[in-house]
Amino acid sequence: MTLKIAPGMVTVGGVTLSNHCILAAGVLGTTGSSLARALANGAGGVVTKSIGPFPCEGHPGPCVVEVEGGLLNAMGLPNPSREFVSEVEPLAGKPVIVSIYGGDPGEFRMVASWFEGIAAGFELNLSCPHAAGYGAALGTNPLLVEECTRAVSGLGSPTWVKLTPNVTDIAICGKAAERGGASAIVAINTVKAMRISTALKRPVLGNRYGGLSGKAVFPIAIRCVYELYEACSIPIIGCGGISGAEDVIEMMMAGASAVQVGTAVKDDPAIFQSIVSHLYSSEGVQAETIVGCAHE
Ligand code: RRO
Repeated sequence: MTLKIAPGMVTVGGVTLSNHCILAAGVLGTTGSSLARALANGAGGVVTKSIGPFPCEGHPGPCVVEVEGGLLNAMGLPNPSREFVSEVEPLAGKPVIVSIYGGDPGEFRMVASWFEGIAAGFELNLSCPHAAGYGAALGTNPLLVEECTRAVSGLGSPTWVKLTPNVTDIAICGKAAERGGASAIVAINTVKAMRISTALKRPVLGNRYGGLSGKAVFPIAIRCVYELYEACSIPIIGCGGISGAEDVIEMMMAGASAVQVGTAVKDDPAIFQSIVSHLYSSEGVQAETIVGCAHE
């Protein structure tokens, strides 16, 4: 790869990061120590596992299955709710974004308020594809996207909104988040999918349906970021199938100001160091000069 970008601190959606590559929600984000380890291993910022208004055990297993090109999961939002505050408290001042979910705007605001002054920002999960009453159940309704975003952005902290690709027009949801005061859009969460065991004649996942992530969804994520860039004015953070520096450059050309890496961490816990070492050079171009350049 010849094109590289200049290294340095970056501020995206109100959060200052040590590089453009952020740990995505749901991966290694379940304890304070695993978040700290991801930062020590080169992540420019980290997003926690989604935290909700009540503790949740998640869906019955199997919850994750490896498929060609990625992973299929239906974890079911497992989280300890408010108890998670003590996990992130020691990381105050670091680029830790707390992913939150709720069943209505009031619940979103309540969960966010627990982390005020501790989190560098919030990422609203309006996009989990397999959680009745949460995630995409709200995030496919532009009015609810706007209201949930406004409920959290009104607290004054950076508010990122993670969108679902499982809609006809993602730009409508992006514009709703923007109207609600979002500081950035994160695209995309997993793609609703399923597999069936031919031996058992049953769906493989305990929840039947799940979300597909990994390399297989990268072209979908690129398309969503490209469409959002055409429609929205706030920064976009690209997420979905990124596993190397070339993918980061492509995401930026589609319109992403930063990226998140999730599923690729499973195969290579040191992936942030590896991406960063290939992405940056002191002779590299300023990132802003390539963000959205595929639209010109
Ligand atoms: O926990 C999950 O099952 C989950 C979540 Br919260 C999400 O946002 N996306 C996903 O694929 N799984």
